[in-house]
Amino acid sequence: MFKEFVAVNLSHQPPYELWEGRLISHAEQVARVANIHDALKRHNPESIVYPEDFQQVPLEVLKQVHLPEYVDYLLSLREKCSEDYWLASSFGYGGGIRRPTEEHGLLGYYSMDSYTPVNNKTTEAALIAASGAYSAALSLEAGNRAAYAVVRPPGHHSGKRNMGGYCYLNNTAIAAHTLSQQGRVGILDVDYHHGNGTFDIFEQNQKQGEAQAVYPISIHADPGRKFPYRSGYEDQAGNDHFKYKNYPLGEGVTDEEYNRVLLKALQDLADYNPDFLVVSMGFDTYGGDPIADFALTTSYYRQMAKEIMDLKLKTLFVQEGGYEIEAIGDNALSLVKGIKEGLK
Ligand code: SP5
Ligand code: ZN
Repeated sequence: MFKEFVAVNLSHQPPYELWEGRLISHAEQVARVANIHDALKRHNPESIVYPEDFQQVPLEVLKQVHLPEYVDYLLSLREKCSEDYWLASSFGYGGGIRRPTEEHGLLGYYSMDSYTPVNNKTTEAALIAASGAYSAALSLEAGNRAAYAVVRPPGHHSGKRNMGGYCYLNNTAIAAHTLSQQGRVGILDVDYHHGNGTFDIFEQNQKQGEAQAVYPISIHADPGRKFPYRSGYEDQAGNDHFKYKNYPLGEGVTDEEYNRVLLKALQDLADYNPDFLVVSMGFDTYGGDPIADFALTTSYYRQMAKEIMDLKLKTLFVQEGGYEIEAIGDNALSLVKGIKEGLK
């Protein structure tokens, strides 16, 4: 069985982001997931689950994945903020920094960039997205072979104690952490950007000395030239206690070039021999994406899904980026066709 968990989250609509010194209209728009939803609804409406039927992600789970004080901070924004969006301008980085009391300082303390605005509705939207990923994970535990959490805001740049890159709660990490209670979990991040938040969360959690329960692999644009500009280099592969893998790529990557790298990443995952696979799924690798520069085609997402499903694991796809709203419905439909072919 295959289910799609869809949350368009109409109330979260950040109007702008601060990019290279200018306010530009925000790339992470409602229309992204609304257009995916329209395409999936035309194709197969009976496989869709909506927020009213999601299991709410428990606070306890959020606080195992993220730092509890960061979760409490996000929850407090529901009262602290108005409908006007805030953007941080002084960021929390480096060692020895202390938690400020002033509100804009505090927002920056928990944020990594000027791309991730908050208002009084943002936390609610992030909770619904996280609950979609959580519910999809539970559906795999209940016996589904595959699921697709079509949610926004995305999650993979949100780390142990930070928002960033349009992300507030790490939907992929919440799903992977949940599944890791039942078995070993591989994570494959195929968004155009490095999944720095996901890597950070599991690296921090593994420092407690537990056995490694997840193995993250990311294929993405070279972080020397593209966001998140800080991690995702090939020689970053973890240590004896926590292993992971990075496949950074140059610009203009074609379907054939991408697929060669994908097959390597899938072999790494097969060697780890997980029980579950969580895929951070971005369509910002598409040739027409306005903020990225790979050259993948719509039909490739079908092949990508088939290659992934060939691992024969219980597999959850979680929506991350993808900003070409005209093509995003067709790209998601192509992916879903590949997933369904892979069920056989
Ligand atoms: C989840 C996800 O894909 N987050 C990506 C965040 C990257 N933000 C970088 C913003 C770059 C904005 N570029 C605007 C180009 C306008 N021509
Ligand atoms: Zn991305």
